[in-house]
Amino acid sequence: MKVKIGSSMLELLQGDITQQDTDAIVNAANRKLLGGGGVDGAIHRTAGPELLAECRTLGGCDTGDAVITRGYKLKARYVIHTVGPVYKGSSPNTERLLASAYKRSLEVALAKGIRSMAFPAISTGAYGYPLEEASFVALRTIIDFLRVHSEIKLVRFVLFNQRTLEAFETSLGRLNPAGS
Ligand code: AR6
Repeated sequence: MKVKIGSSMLELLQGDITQQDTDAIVNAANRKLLGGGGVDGAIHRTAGPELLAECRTLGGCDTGDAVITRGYKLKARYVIHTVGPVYKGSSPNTERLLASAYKRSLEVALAKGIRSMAFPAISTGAYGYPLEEASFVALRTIIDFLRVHSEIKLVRFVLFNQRTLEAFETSLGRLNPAGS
């Protein structure tokens, strides 16, 4: 599924984010930035040990913030590491932190001159954020940003399974950014 936001493109597809050739891919990391399971583990395995070495120099990342490294053996030139919230029930603060993880990733990308980037579904694995809520917050945040910042030409969600893709498609339909 693809939708135009101003002069930018927002895309949803099922796949493995480590194989993306966008300028940057986003990692759903933890505050220590020293690797982990899920998408974080897959990105570190594909990028190779130099990624962990660079992450060690960064001193961690707060929840809702983002930092950037090189991509090493990945096709993507950069990795933007962000930390989503652990879900402990629906709350305005949790939602704010998830939106912030997306927004800060986009801001960091913009500052580097990145034109295309791929996101996973942040916080929806180990961190337990329900897909229906998380996908809505994620897409709303990206759409609001792209409406103001056409410098980023492509944002692609790379969703690991069918269930996640369907949740994002439903949320995108609800947000109806093309106004149809
Ligand atoms: N490509 C795209 N999406 C993936 C991939 C992949 N290769 N692998 C998993 N996913 P999670 P979180 C999806 O748990 O919830 C880590 O240990 C997965 O199906 O990776 O933000 C970190 O170090 C799910 O939809 O991240 C942290 O400690 C989504 O990626 C913690 O987990 C996110 O699941 C972060 O938890």
